[in-house]
Amino acid sequence: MNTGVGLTVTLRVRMGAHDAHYAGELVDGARMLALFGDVATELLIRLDGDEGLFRAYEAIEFVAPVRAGDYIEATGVITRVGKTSRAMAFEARKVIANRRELGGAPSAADAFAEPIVVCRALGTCVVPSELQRRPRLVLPALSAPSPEVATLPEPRPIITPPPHVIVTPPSAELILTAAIVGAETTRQQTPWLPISAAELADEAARCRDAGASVVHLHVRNPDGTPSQSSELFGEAIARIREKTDVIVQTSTGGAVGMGLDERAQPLLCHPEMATLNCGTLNFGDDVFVNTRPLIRDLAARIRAAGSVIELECYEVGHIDEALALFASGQIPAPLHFQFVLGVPGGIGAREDVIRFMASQIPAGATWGVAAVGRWQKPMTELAMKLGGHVRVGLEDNIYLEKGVLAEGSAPLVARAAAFARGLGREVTEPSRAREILGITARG
Ligand code: KMH
Ligand code: ZN
Repeated sequence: MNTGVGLTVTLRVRMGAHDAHYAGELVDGARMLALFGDVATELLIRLDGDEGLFRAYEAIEFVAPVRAGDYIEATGVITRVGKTSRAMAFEARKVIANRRELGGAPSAADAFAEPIVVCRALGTCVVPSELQRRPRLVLPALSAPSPEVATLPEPRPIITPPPHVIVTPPSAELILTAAIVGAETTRQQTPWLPISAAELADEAARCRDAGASVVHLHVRNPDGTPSQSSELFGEAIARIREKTDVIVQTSTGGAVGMGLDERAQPLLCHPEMATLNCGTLNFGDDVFVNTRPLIRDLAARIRAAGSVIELECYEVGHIDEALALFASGQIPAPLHFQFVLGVPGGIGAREDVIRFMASQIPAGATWGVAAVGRWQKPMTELAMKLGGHVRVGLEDNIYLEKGVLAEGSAPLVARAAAFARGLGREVTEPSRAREILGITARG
């Protein structure tokens, strides 16, 4: 049953001095949850004609402080309707705040052009079948389309921008990829970097146990320098196969400066998956060269090897390049995109970037986020909330927390998996990931 999915309700409330509970006139987080409770109740009344009951929160995140004098807009949307359960996503946004300027008038306040998100949550309510009444779906005035400002007579009302899409329904499956070694990370930076085939296999198995269903693989020479040797890849893949059923995705990016034939070598091992980098970009102080002929050539070689492609996009235009390859029949569906954010010289690791990139891919395609360094945690967590898949691991980031090295990629995978489950997302097994990515279909 889908009735009511997408029904949205918004309340706007001023936080008074009586709401402030902590030093600095800070309002406690429970006040936001009380607002969400009222939003949920209105949603249930409009859907079911009953106040219902709040059963559980699956995730709560406080992202900015709320103080006395703030105007808070609390929005909720029904994301899933079961027989008696109603899953909801909530967002509280600050639209007005007191200036609190030293020497300024204590009453000075600002209305924001762009609201500031202060709290997000996912929750589930229930309305027992016998209490569900009709008529249903009396739409609230605030959910009606906003009036066209330009056509309204002066003085015009202030219309807060409508809430954007909040989050993905919590049941969506999630593919976790572990990028366990890369080409750039060194043993000098972290002693936890796997280098030999045995170390790579151990780390792949640990990551699988922690929740990864894909391992993004590079290999290294015994001295730690990057290599694309098919012998080294073959040995690493064989060792990984002995230990675990994880999907092995070999890199065709290699390291900056490598040529086409060198980069293509792992395809001789016929990996289940391989990356296709979709454009040239500055890569730190170097240039990662992916000319259009090189991309087309690698795409053809990956297909000939029978491997499924992951499209690495470090820029918005790289998505267009991938779509052009698809349109001309050079790569097959289903398309799987990896948005690699925060590479110095590439697109930044920001929420608006993820939302825009995700909006550019066609229906039926899947997308994930990999982000570099300190951006890995916040951007992958955001991707999980928005319905994307994620990649973590030492290739992109060596720290668990500021100044604390991750003891391999597995702890990063474990943390991401725990976060995903907290959101209600199901971390896939490799067998299911093979189905989603089209590996099973291709045999
Ligand atoms: N090492 C980077 C220059 C990939 O694996 O396909 C490229 C890279 C991408 O890591
Ligand atoms: Zn890589």
